[in-house]
Amino acid sequence: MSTETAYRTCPLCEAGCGLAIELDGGTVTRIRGDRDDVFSRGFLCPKGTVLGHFHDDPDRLRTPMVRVDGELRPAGWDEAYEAIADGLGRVWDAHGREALAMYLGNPMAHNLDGAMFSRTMLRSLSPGAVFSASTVDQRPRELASGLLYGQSGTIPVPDLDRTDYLLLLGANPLVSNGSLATAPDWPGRLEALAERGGSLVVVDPVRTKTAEKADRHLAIVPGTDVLFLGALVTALAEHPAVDPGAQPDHFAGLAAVVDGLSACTPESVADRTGISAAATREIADRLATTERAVVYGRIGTTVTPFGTTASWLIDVVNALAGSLDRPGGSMFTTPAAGSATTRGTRSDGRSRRLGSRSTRVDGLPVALGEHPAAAMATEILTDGPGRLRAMITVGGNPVLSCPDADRFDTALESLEFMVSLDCYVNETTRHADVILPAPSHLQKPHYDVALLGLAIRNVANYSPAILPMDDGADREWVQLARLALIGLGQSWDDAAVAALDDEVASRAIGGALADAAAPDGIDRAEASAVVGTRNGPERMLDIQLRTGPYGDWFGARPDGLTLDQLIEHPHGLDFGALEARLPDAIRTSSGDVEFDHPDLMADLTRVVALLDEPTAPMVLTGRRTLRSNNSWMHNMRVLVKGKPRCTLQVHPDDADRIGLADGGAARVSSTSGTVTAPVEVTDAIRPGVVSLPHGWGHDVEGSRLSVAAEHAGVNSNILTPADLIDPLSGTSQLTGIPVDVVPA
Ligand SMILES: Nc1nc2c(c(=O)[nH]1)N[C@H]1C(S)=C(S)[C@@H](COP(=O)(O)OP(=O)(O)OC[C@H]3O[C@@H](n4cnc5c(=O)[nH]c(N)nc54)[C@H](O)[C@@H]3O)O[C@H]1N2
Ligand SMILES: Nc1nc2c(c(=O)[nH]1)N[C@H]1C(S)=C(S)[C@@H](COP(=O)(O)OP(=O)(O)OC[C@H]3O[C@@H](n4cnc5c(=O)[nH]c(N)nc54)[C@H](O)[C@@H]3O)O[C@H]1N2
Ligand code: SF4
Ligand SMILES: [Mo]
Repeated sequence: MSTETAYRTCPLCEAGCGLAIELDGGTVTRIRGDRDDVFSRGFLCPKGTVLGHFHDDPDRLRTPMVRVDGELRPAGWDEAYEAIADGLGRVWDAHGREALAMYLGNPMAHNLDGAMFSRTMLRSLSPGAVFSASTVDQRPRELASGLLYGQSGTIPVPDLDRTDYLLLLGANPLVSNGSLATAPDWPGRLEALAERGGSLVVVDPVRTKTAEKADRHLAIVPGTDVLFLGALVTALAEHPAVDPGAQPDHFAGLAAVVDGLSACTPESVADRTGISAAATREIADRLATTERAVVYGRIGTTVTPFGTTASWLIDVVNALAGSLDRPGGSMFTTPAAGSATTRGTRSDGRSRRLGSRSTRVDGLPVALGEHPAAAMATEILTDGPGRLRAMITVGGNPVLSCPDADRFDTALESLEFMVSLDCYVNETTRHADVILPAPSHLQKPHYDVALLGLAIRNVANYSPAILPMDDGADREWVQLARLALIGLGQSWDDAAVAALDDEVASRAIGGALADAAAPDGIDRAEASAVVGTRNGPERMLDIQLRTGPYGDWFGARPDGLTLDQLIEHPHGLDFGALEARLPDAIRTSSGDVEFDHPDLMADLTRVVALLDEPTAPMVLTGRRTLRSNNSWMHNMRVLVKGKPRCTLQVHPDDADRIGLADGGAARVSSTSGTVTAPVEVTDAIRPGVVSLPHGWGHDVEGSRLSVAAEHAGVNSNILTPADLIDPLSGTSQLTGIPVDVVPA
């Protein structure tokens, strides 16, 4: 082989940057940003350059691992599947299907194989409980969208490139590169906002990198965004430029929301939020009078006890400001592979209510079909009918990413059987009886079905695999398909996988042809034949692209989009800026955006009560660092070298009072546990708040992460109590956790 350059979308975070990957004889020699990428135009972050290191990492698993005599050992693929069928069979025979739990992690949610085959696996295994990273992340936003628009995937994104005023709450895109708003090169896009005379206002308890670039930074008290947003609602409603009665017909109930929030005024919330009434009024004025203004909130607004309600109020503020579904405001993507906003019609919506299901032991809410991660340890450890006794983790590391981490770690130890699909033997998978290795990201094709559905432009970009699979290895979709077949009690050989794959594709075609968007007269068998040269996720993607908003409908619209076209355009295709989507994209039973949804209105009593709740003297929040990616890029030496990043940030006033010195150590305790971390004194953090990043704590016995172990850090989720949640969505509170800090 000779030197060549391959073009690929980086799969590591939500930005989806285009990469130009130089290969020499099958070895990656260099990775740069792809200047011709239609979306990222050459931007990339330090993580994007390490995909080659990741591929070559000696600790990355190349073969399955099976536990023999108490120890995880390399094993053949057949042996691994046999062990899974045996182990699950034993648990099912003894305790029934309900004893199995699943945990789906973050990377599989935006990986093509996971996007296309996770559901098939779930349906066939029919576990008693499905957990995922969503309830330590964005579930409140999805729930709010489900209630407001009728579909949880109908999530508005800030129209970054056209706005003139961006109010950003609880997000640090200069470090995270953005979330639920897919946009490579936030730094460049925010600079462009400044250059066109626009303003950026950041609401965050910490003066983050993003806040440093802002025209204004407001250091809010953690967990009080819902009050600040409530005050913006009432201030906007009073503003002469705003008429809550003169909104589009399909915006229902805004006046009722304004009424319900009458106790929240800029003056009444100021003490509690730490944001002055004058600042709130000025922001309301700018939102009301700037033609193109938008409010965007991210994880700092969702991982609080008011995550769902805050997500709802963000949309209420955008609606009142005339920014919802308008250019430069908060808009909905029209994704090439389709989404909740493109399937079905306005008239076939249905009413959504908060779930009536709850978890067995603690009665925590089961929202959108998922059990809260906060319930995992208890559901495994508490005896009785329905106890969870086996678990499958798919691309997740919940020992580091989920609440009550110490107890959850103990809980995993007590399972009768555990399977993990992952790249490493890490803090979580070290408990597994069988691990199926994921191929490296360069060995599999990529198209981010989920995140391109939340992009700030309508773009599509497909990346074929650029390195061959290891001998005999299964791609992840095949792993998921074999698990599904085991769940169905069938043989899991290649012929059975192919038959299941055909069935999945046929169902997808049938569903698409039944959709209102489908042109008349397409024959199902002919459609199957058109995509029949492919299989697996690539065929599924081809189906979704062909039946998406720009699709060729299997030839019925000859100029329409197909996967082949994307392959011919390695730098991606750009379908243009976002366009207004309402009311067509609404799927509620009324056909309107239900701003006064009763389940949301009912939470306003809790919001008003928050006004009188005392502020805890010291609370913990989290943060991200640029060279890290949740828990799992810490085995790349180029990323973790240098000064330790897992430090406890403390304000100088607090450090003085408590007796902490920069570089010293602090003991941090919450109701769920204690950790000892190195102290970093900085005036960037609000007094009364300390911060620790999550995803660290690599010094546990049994994991095989040689580099990460040298930069272990501490597991911040030992401090996350399981009982602190958003009661609507079950999402854990990961910020504003009351803690006690003393010198170690
Ligand atoms: N305290 C606190 N906790 C948090 C957060 C916080 O802000 N504060 N953030 C939360 C958020 S937003 C999230 S999304 C979660 C993340 O929670 P998780 O998804 O549980 O954790 P990750 O660290 O993303 O773990 C990813 C795992 O997948 C593996 N992996 C990587 N790529 C692949 C792949 O392609 N296939 C397979 N099969 N495996 C793969 C990695 O080796 C790793 O074990 O953490 C949450 N936890
Ligand atoms: N480098 C890097 N990039 C990542 C990740 C990573 O681990 N590392 N993880 C990826 C994932 S899974 C996700 S979900 C995204 C998340 O992307 P973002 O939502 O941008 O996440 P963070 O960078 O954690 O920024 C959250 C901010 O909220 C602030 N905050 C905390 N509590 C509150 C509060 O009560 N109110 C307000 N207003 N602010 C608060 C924090 O100080 C922090 O600055 O990032 C993704 N990108
Ligand atoms: S910003 Fe995200 S997508 Fe872009 S190179 Fe970095 S990790 Fe990859
Ligand atoms: Mo996340």
